[in-house]
Amino acid sequence: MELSGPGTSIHSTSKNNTYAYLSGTSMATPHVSAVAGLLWMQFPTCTNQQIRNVLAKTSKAVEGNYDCTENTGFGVVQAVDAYDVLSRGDCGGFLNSTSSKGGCQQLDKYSISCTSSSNCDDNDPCTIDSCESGMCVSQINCSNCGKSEIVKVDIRPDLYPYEVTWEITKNNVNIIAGGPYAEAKLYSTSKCVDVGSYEFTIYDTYGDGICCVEGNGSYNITVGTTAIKSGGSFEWSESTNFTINPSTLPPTSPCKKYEKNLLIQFKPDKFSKRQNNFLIHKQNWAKTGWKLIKKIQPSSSSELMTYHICLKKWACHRFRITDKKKNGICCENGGGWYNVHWGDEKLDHDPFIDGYAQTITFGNCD
Ligand SMILES: [Ca+2]
Ligand SMILES: [Ca+2]
Ligand SMILES: [Ca+2]
Repeated sequence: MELSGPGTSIHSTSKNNTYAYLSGTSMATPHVSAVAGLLWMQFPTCTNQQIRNVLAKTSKAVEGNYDCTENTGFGVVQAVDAYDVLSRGDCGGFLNSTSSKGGCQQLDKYSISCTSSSNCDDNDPCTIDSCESGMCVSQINCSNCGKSEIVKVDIRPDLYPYEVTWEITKNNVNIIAGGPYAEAKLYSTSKCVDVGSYEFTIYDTYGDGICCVEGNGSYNITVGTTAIKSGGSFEWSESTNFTINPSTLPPTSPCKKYEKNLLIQFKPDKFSKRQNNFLIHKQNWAKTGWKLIKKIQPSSSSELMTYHICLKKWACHRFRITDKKKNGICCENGGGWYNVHWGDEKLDHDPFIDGYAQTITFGNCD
């Protein structure tokens, strides 16, 4: 036995269009399967094995038992508790059992959740992840990843937490989202973002907001230490716009009148000195090819480095960062990151967490 479900006198459909009370595994198995299906529906990227492990981890031991037993397994499945664990976003990845052993062998339920900080790595250079007393602890700091500000969304749903979702978009592209929720408790989400204009929208599928008909729910958005919006009383949705302004950039070397400054900020990982290169290409007149005009190799594998390069304003250029090992600059060998500014404009790119290269095209390219 691995997992239990309610199985005694279960009201169920029966022959000839009737209902009956039945007992046994025929009643308990559909219950456990349905909970697994429900969770998979909410977290479709998690594997069957991961959902199984989270169900075992969060199940409630049958009265009188303190551990997994042959007759009741790990205990009765708990849909909401399992949902909460999966909501942390790593499919219960800290439960490192990946094989199907079955029964009480499936999981050492009472084992610690992490043994080293590498178990906790979330591939996000903005967070420093560590294993403390067997639990993963994540600290967010936007200067770790060269982002501008931290956006924090706190939501406390009312008695109908399943109705609530929210998102933050930049130029109509989703940046972060949250909900629906399982409980009327505080949920807090933080993310480092770049300079730009953003829109926060909260939705309610019943059209009655999160305050104050079915309990007093509320939400707060802060950027850094500045409060942006508090609310709770709305109908179907409510939107708030906010802007994150540029902080001061490192001083630029003077460029000539017909030039503009390209600023590269680079925080290396442990092996950047050997693995990374920056290449700057200029497009030719006929727009048929690229000419290498500058190659930079990081001079250190620990310090934040800043490069200023004056480039012709009217030309089309591209910046390319390469990685010989094809594993990017985060996070296997430390949290590296880079930013590129063309004049005052920060050029968008994904975090460089794998692959051989990333390329950003900028300037007069039409
Ligand atoms: Ca991280
Ligand atoms: Ca509602
Ligand atoms: Ca690398």
